[in-house]
Amino acid sequence: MGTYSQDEGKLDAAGMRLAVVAGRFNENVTTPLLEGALEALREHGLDPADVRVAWVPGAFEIPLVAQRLAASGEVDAVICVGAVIRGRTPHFDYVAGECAAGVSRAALDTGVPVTFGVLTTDDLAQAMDRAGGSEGNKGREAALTAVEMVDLLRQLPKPEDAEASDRGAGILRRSEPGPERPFRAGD
Ligand code: INI
Repeated sequence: MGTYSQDEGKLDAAGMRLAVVAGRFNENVTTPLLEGALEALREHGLDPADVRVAWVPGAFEIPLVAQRLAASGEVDAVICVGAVIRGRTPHFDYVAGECAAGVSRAALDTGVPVTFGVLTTDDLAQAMDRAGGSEGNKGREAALTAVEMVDLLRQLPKPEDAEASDRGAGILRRSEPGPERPFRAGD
């Protein structure tokens, strides 16, 4: 195997500004997910007292609050925890799907890592297994993923670097205003 340059985030949370968004629905599951997240951050150098925690009614509300926090400029990453448990109606699919899509969108729209510690399970037993039971704690995993992503993004080129380099080369991005164009009939 040849040599190649590698970028990989470290799991050192010291000095990071992190927030958690937690869904209150199925609170008996989401409380251990939140505790798992905070415990993992503590083990990796961040005092849980310095972590901002926002509770929302349910998983459907997680993306809006995650996006608000991510766009605030006050946090380096947002960790989302929730529990969507399948019932006998299609409601599950809408809540779980919109939550996952919205969390992903919050990250992509803001450039701030937003991690997905939201369980989507068939029943309560599967959820408890993943909230500190036999399958680990997905809140913990989401917290460590956030820490790793913050560190990785710090190592990678920033969007501003690309824009500065484009400007140097005379490249105009589509998002930038173009030269004024006179009004034409039919516009
Ligand atoms: N919210 C959850 O977080 N988990 C669920 O399992 C769930 N179920 O099953 O309905 C759920 N519903 C509430 C939803 O997230 C919203 O709070 C509600 O629809 C109001 O917008």
